[in-house]
Amino acid sequence: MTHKIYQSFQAAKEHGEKKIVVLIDPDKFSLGNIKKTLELSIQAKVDYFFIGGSLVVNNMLDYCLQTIKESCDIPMILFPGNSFQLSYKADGILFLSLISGRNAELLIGKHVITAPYLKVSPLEILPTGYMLIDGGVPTTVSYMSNTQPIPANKDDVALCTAMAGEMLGLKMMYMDAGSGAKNPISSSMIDAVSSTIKIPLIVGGGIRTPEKAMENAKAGADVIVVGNAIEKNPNLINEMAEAVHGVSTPV
Ligand code: 1GP
Repeated sequence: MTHKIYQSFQAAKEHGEKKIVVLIDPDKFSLGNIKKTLELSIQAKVDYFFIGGSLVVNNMLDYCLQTIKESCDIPMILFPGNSFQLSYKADGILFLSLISGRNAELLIGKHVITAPYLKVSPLEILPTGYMLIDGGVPTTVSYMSNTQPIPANKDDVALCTAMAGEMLGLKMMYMDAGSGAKNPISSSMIDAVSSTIKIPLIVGGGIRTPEKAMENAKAGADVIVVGNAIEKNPNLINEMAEAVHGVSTPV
């Protein structure tokens, strides 16, 4: 297994470069809008694609990955909503442990089942602490995972959760308000978490404007994920990417 993707996340963090991720949900994938999304992502120098959704079925996943691979070299990282969402066609996988919840299956259970498959796969495994933060509306993730998100105003709970995840050896942290969240994660919570951990911090959920993307990157997010807003209006990709990349402070 290579560590290319993780090394790129780490190097970017060390050099103060911010990264933008476009989340593609194969369920909502149609050839017309994916082509436009790909074209615009290449132009805007999008850094990675996350591929996933809560209810994706496999043949669409493979088809989606194949289509992206034929068009560009942007790394494709699986962001699986469940353990069936695996495909060797991707470059890597967020191996997510839902550390904001207390559902043992999503902390370790599903991982035991998928580990032998991943061990022989060519995918780069990215061990990631996944923290669901209350985004003001019940999300598919909280319903499907049967877990409660961290309350939006409890910065200290988020901070201690991230701290524990890092101490357990997780390599990245993903704070997510859930797709389509009404309220994106507050800058104060991002700031609290990012000043405490050293591993790369991914932030997403309900980011609809370049201004919010920029604010979150300035608050300390190393990687910004945008899904819904771009699905609705792919033309936003360029402004989102510029907003995030513009926060970079090369060191
Ligand atoms: C969801 O963080 C991602 O898991 C992206 O959220 O679709 O709301 O941008 P949006």
